Amino acid sequence: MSALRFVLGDQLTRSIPTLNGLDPAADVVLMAEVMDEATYVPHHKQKIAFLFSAMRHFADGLRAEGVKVDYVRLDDEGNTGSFTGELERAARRHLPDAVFVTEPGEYRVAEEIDGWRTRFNVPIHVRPDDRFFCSTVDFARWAEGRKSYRMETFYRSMRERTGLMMKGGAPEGGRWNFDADNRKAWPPGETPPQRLRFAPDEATREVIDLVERRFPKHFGTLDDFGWGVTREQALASLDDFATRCLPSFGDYQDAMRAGEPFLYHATLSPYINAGLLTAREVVDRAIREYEAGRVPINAAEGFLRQILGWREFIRGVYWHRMPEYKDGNALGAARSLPTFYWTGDTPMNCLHNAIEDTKRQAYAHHINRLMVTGNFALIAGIAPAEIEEWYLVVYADAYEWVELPNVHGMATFADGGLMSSKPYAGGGAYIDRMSDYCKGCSYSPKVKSGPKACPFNYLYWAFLIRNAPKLQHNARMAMPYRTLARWDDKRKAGLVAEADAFLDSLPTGYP
Ligand code: FAD
Ligand code: DLZ
Ligand code: SF4
Repeated sequence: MSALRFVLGDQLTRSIPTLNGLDPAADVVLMAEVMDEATYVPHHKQKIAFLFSAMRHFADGLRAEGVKVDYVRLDDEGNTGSFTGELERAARRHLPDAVFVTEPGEYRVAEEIDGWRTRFNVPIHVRPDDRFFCSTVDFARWAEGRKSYRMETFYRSMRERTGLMMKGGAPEGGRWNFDADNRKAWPPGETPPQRLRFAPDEATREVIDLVERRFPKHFGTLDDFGWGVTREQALASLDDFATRCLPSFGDYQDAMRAGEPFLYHATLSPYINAGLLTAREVVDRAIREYEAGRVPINAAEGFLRQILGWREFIRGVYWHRMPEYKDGNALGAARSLPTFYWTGDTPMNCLHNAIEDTKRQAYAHHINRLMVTGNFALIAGIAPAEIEEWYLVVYADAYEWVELPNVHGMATFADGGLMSSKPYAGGGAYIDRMSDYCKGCSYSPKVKSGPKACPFNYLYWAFLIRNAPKLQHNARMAMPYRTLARWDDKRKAGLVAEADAFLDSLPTGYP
């Protein structure tokens, strides 16, 4: 019996179920760089370079173990450009008795794999992805009977189920959530630690050339490429984060700073999502640091909540609600994406910084994604499909299973509150409190209307006015709607006109 084992680009984990039971004498591992995956959205150049290089190194690692790997490079003659086409060619080369693959991370690819059962004349075994704490089946069980899903409730059930940071059936430290301690602004004068970046090795340099040659018009630059591309480098990044950043991770989780994209954040999401690190080992390491007394509880619990809570919750929502999930547009948002999302060319300094960081690093931390680029898209009423595609393109960690609920649910409320109790909308005051962006901006967060006014201010109020029929009865929105109720119609109409004029003045589309 010989098996063909197809490892996809975000399944670079040695223990991936595809490889369970591998017989090095008889089996072949298939890996393929294909145009379909590189272009179904025009990914950031760094994302393609990171993944191709990581795939090549993973294949080398298997070969070093004596495993036969059939690795198809993008430029190889005859490359059909699709997973299906490459499986078909490989099946002709190796005549396997069976094909093994692990469930993919995207619905689109799951549908493609479904088609293999009728297309190919060999048994196709699709194994569940066991790299998550909560299986899709367990999430469905948890979600059953609920009209809406709340991360906090899910997270508590996961803490109880896994026993992580639990003591005698109760949460460690007596509280489930230490978030209230995690909202400090960045202290003036404090310099964040230099982060571990990796100079591209020969394989990465070769891939960088390939990406420049084949995808010259894709978003972003490769100039600052510093991602690790091997398991060893990913482990070194985890170690670096755990020892130098995790102790302060909680305190400054929400802070933003011009020219400093990383602060104390983990910058581990590309590694975890591609499989170079597992969620389990990342969480175990954080808890070990806490138990050794090197990390305070607000940091350890805050970090655990991101992975055991948010990451698992987001994935559960995606698989439970797809494919319909994508179609919702609860707030009827219909504007096109402004061109500055691609160029960074805007006088709004917060957006300029968040987008420039994104171009240079294929990274921005959570609050930049949620409260700067996401918040603007929400209050400007950008069409969900356009802003979702942007997020899928621009980050090295973006795969639809994790991007979509974060954008469609959390940032833009396009799912009508299925996973958030209120929209994450804010004016300039929030950004001013949590960053130094406003100091370098030609607008002022303190001015509410007129040419000096921070656009987030009038866009915020115009958003509330436009969406009043849908949002004014939401108990968590009561405060701003009470304020609005005190304003006369003329004032409100003036704000809406100012917001519309501003949005109408913005060029839209890919440059
Ligand atoms: P840290 O802030 O240090 O957090 C640690 C880890 O927790 C992350 O590495 C990640 O694995 C996990 N995590 C934290 N928050 C989330 C979350 N909301 N969803 C899933 N995992 C989470 N994350 C992605 O991995 N891919 C995406 O495409 C993506 N798109 C996003 C889009 C929007 C609009 C928003 C608001 C968030 C998005 N996130 C996405 C979640 C989060 O912003 C990133 O995981 C995080 O910024 C990655 O950086 P880090 O490793 O430094 O994370
Ligand atoms: C994101 C990506 C890219 C850019 N290229 C490839 C590729 O050439 N070959 C591959 O196996 N995977 C790639 N990926 C990751 C896939 O898009 C990902 O595995 C699927 O979306 C399933 O999650
Ligand atoms: Fe952003 Fe407004 Fe601050 Fe300028 S003033 S940086 S637009 S929040």
